Amino acid sequence: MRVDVLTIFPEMFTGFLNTSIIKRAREQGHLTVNLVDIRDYARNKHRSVDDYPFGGGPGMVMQAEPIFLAVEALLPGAGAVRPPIILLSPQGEVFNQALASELARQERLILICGHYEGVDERVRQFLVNREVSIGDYVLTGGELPAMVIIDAVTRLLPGVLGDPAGATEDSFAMGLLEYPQYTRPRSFRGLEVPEVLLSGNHEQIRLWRRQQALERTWRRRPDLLAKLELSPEDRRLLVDIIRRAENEELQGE
Ligand code: 4HQ
Repeated sequence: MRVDVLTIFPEMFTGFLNTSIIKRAREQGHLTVNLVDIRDYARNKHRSVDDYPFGGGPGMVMQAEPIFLAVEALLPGAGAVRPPIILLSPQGEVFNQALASELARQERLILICGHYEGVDERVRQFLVNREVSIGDYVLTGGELPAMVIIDAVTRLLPGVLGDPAGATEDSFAMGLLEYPQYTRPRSFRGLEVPEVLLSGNHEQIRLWRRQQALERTWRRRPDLLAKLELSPEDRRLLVDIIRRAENEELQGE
């Protein structure tokens, strides 16, 4: 996959792109990131890309022209098929695992990182074809959201994670939160690993993990559970979890 990132702070991406799995994905040719400095498309001698808002008000607004020119320099011309041209903004559809897998199926993405109080509305109306938010909070720019999207999408690209189960076996891919994990030592400051995980009984371990994942999701994210199609086994486990929780409530923990 090729990702073009339009930003006035390309240096924010260097640590991210040169670390761990993202670095390896780039080295192995699964991911190509082309950083475009929007300032290179400013046509004034101070290379400024922002201006005061028409109608007044606080802050500055990113101008349309440098962003249009930067995108147009990446695309073959009118009539051609446009890849997703995504503006990162709190007004967009909220990013989640389903959107990550949709984007991972694309050959190319163009990500536009805004700054200041936002971007000229004509960018939204006539240049971008998607707007994505990474959550309901206000950041200083779209660079961190762009990195979040690149990160979540890259790990879904074929060949990026050694074990293909790794990408799908985790919580959000399955719609449940993760079960608790432990590694050596068995005893740490007197805190023991649950006996079942040392038993070697793989069916018992599978059931325990499933029960833990269901219980965690029920307690912390019941909204996720409500969306799921549960198997008969899951239903039995969940009925048990709820029954035990109600008993503990009656007895005061
Ligand atoms: N931004 N998800 C860029 C965000 C944001 C978010 C605030 C984007 C400022 C200029 N982007 N503007 N949350 O907070 O994507």
